[in-house]
Amino acid sequence: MSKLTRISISLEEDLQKQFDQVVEEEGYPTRSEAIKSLIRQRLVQREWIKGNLVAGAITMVFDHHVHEVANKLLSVQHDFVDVIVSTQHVHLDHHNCMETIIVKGKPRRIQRLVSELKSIKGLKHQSLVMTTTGKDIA
Ligand code: NI
Repeated sequence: MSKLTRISISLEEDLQKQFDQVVEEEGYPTRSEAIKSLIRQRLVQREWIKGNLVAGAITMVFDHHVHEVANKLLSVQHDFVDVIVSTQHVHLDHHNCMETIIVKGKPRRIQRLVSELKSIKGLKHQSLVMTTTGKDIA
């Protein structure tokens, strides 16, 4: 970890009040920790925008009784072995399954996987958590 530096910023009073509300409601111990978290969020967004090597998690919930949905999910995943690190399947109840796919690779390829999965009929929900490999984030 590099040494700490101190910066001071000027904010409109109303914006500062809103920021302090975020700090309190989201449980940050200090304003500094909240600012650091916001900066890192932006850095991660930029990694995705700039096409750097990134990581992520895709989650999907579906009813495995729905015709072919499970097979189609498998078939798409076999076309993206270059970015899929692991897949976990959980049986939530008699009907519903949750699958989590951990990915690492170029954003464009990951987004392609996400859209091919999204095109499968029978998914109840799908989401992508865009995160970082951590390599270039201080
Ligand atoms: Ni299942």
